[in-house]
Amino acid sequence: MPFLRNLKLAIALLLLALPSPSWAEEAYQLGDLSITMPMARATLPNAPVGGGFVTVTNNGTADDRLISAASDVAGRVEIHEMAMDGDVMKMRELEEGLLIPAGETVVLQPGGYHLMFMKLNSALVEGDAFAVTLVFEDAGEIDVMMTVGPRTMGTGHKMKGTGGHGS
Ligand SMILES: [Cu+2]
Repeated sequence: MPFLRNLKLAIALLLLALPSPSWAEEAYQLGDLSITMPMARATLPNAPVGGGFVTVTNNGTADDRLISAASDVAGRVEIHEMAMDGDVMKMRELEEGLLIPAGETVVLQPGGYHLMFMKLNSALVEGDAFAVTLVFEDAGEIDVMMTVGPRTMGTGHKMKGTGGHGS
């Protein structure tokens, strides 16, 4: 399972690379949802797209759904998943949004669910932070600050043919 190994490595690298930055304590509360670890991955200067990640815990008794997101850094923000297409890992937009089941935690992370910043207005620079609006079906919307982490985060997130997330 090379993909899983890469993912574990990526997470390990991420934890090493970001020992105690502000996002570690950053927690947002929106109704029954708590939203933690908002971060994005640095891009190359002319990258058209970038990836963003966040952890959402639903402390309520009803399912919710992340239905859209927006940010000034990008012309459009999509919600993506990674899925196997034959033996190739590809990403795909979640047209219906991302289900956040009652009582569960959903992690957007390199190699898995992620926010995709389309038509980036400028590069995402490591150490910078920018606001992202997350819109949930029931809980409503909230602005979170995403800190930009190293470009090496999520080296398990590779795609053939599409150029990936600016990597
Ligand atoms: Cu994507």
